[in-house]
Amino acid sequence: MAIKHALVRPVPDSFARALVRHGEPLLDPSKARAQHVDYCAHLAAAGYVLAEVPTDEACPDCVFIEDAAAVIGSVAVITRPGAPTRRPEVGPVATALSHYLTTTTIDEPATVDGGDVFTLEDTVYVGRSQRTNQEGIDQLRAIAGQQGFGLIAVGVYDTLHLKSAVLPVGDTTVVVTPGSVEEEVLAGLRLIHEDSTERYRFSGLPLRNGTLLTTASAPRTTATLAAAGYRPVPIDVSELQAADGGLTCMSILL
Ligand code: CIR
Repeated sequence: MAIKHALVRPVPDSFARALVRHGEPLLDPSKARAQHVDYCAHLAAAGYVLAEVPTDEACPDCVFIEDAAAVIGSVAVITRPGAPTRRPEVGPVATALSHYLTTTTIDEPATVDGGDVFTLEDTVYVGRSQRTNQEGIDQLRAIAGQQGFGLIAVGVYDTLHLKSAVLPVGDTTVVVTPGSVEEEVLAGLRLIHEDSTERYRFSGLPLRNGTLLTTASAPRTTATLAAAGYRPVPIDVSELQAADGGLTCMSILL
């Protein structure tokens, strides 16, 4: 099997000041770090070779490495994050990615967060969100076209990123939080709805060994997936979820 790499970035102590949409939770960097170490161990156990981008105390959210880039075909698109405080994160991620892929950039006034982008088959889905604007979608559409992919923009209503509410779980199936995004444009996909008692708690990351990492905080949605034939492996990432992170956002899988 070809080598697959996973780029990850350790939790800094400054994670205590990570951006949070609602409320002011007391974020515990030690707890987040322990959960992140466990997450990395699961990636390694699934066969990924981990490559670590050094953490940066000046960037409280840098553990959420997925937002700094989006891989489309053979190109790594280095983003321009929607939150200005997160823009310094991209430099070291671009350097790391340049060892594996050709890189290109998203340029001002466009903004894109990697958490708003996923690819299924020959289509790139992009969330139009508080972090990814229309200029960002237009620039991604041009890059996707050059790579032979189409692009579908998806309105994101009341959450941070597209992947806060729409999680690819393998093949062309996605788990969707009802009422959170413009579901009509996802018509080509098979939709499984997140359990109503677990709103925004589910996150999932399909791994190369056929398992599916899921969030321990969403046991009912995870059980639905198991009954549908997936092989879920629930893990506790509660402290990272407290800072609005999910399972996709802590790695870039190559
Ligand atoms: C933020 O607000 O940017 C971070 N606290 C959370 C980013 C999570 N990223 C992701 O789900 N792709």
